[in-house]
Amino acid sequence: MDFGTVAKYSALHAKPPGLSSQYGTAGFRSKAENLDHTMFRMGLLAVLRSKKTQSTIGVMVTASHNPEEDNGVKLIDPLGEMLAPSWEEHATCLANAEEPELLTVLSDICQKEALDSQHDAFVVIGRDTRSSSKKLSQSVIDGVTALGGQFRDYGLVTTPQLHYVVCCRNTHGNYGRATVEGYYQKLSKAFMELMKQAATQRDCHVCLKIDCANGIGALKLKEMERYLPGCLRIHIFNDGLNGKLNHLCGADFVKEHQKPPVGLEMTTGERCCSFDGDADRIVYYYNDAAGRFHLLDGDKIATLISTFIKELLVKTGQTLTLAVIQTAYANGSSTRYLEETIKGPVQCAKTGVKHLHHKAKEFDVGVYFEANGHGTVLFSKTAEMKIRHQAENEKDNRKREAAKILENTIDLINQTVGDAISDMLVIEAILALKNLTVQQWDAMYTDRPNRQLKVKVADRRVIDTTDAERRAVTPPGLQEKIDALVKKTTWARAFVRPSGTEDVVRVYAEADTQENADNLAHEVSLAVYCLAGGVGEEPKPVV
Ligand code: 16G
Ligand code: MG
Repeated sequence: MDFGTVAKYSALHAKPPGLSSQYGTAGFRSKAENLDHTMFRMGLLAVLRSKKTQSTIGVMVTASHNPEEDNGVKLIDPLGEMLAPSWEEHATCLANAEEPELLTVLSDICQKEALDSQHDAFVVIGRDTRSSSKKLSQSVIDGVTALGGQFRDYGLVTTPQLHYVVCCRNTHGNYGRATVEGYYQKLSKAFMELMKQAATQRDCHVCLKIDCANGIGALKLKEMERYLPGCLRIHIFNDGLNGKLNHLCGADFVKEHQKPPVGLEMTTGERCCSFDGDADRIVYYYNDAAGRFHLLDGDKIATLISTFIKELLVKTGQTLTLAVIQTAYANGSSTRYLEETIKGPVQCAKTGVKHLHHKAKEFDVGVYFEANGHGTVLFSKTAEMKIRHQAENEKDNRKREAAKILENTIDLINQTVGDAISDMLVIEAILALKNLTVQQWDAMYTDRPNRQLKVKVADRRVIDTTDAERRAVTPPGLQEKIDALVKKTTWARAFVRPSGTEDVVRVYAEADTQENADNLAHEVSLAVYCLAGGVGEEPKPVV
């Protein structure tokens, strides 16, 4: 490794003195104009991580559902997973090193990790459609080449596509071909098989309207369309040709505002869904005959997928443990429904994909979803082997058929990370196989009314939580206050947590009625404001 070259290149991507940032739940996020040095340095770090793991590492340039003016970067570990936590610290140190300290920090990381500089390094790079992404991904490439790493630029891809590619490259093609085309082929083949299996049960011609948040999802869906069978007709909206990325559209907007995105007309009962800006989240929705909007969020998706898999496992006679992992944001009704129906563990993890993913890996089959629509299913190696073996060798027709459906589901789901395109196809296949309309799916349980609010405080780190963020340990007195408020309300639940992506404290409350949920959320916000150093105006009641 030639640190002289690094110094020379780094001068071209110099860090503005004093600027500091942190590798958070979704990597680095900031205004695009502040990110050049971070990108360059993440190129450097990806080379080190590649040498350490002797594997291909991914670098994705995106700020997901955040505004077009923002951007961000995250590293993808060898199996397509989020970067290991100990390396998040290296990332933060490297990004914050002032220019004269950069080489020292770099060699510190090499030393701590006992890196063998002789190893080759290979980095794959992808980016979303933001106007700043092209230039910023070039800065990543400069970082990679400055440290002598090799790279392949995959250009415009969804975040989950890059995760997929990383996994394929490191498993020597076992997971699929390491190209975007390979991704389309793998998913469409599995989807077509499932639709064939469904077609024996009914005529399934479905029309789905998709809001792509004016992001990368639109481009990639258009590319994928020709691989999809005629029985699924998709109509793409907010494809980025006119609208602005994530502006009044996308999964995050729809979930937060509980209303349809602009640019998508809905008639009664029509099935619609929204991706977020980098296509790793999805939510479904429809309008009922009374014109009321119904959202099917990550909890509803987790329920649909996990009950489907559970039924198939029962049919095959396999004794594999199925678990569902949620976060504190999961609607209480969904948790109750799951506990009653899947008859396996329903667990709660801290917010952030890495936490859910990690927990889901502990089981034969782990379904994880955040309420915001990010999630997937993980099958252990053993589970996958047993299912594939049964699909091939089982003599009993009914059992073999069920195993085959499971096998195709394994191939359709992107096990590396939540993936809007893959999740959408899984959902469509399940609805077809079970002969369900979106309304019937929605009727599996009724969401308990809930409300989310944010409170500004001087330093959100004064709030420390435990029990997967469901209880506050500090500041003193806050949890006692929340407990007392919850006790006053029927079917109530509430928690607070410092955001990992915004300088605010988040408040969540649910109760028997919307009014009670709103009041509870407001009162909890006041408690945060008073006990955790609120700034600005006192929180107002929800109107
Ligand atoms: C990030 C996380 C997402 C989480 C959200 C919470 C990843 C890839 N993304 O977007 O899973 O729900 O942060 O944001 O982990 P918050 O901490 O601001 O509430
Ligand atoms: Mg996203």
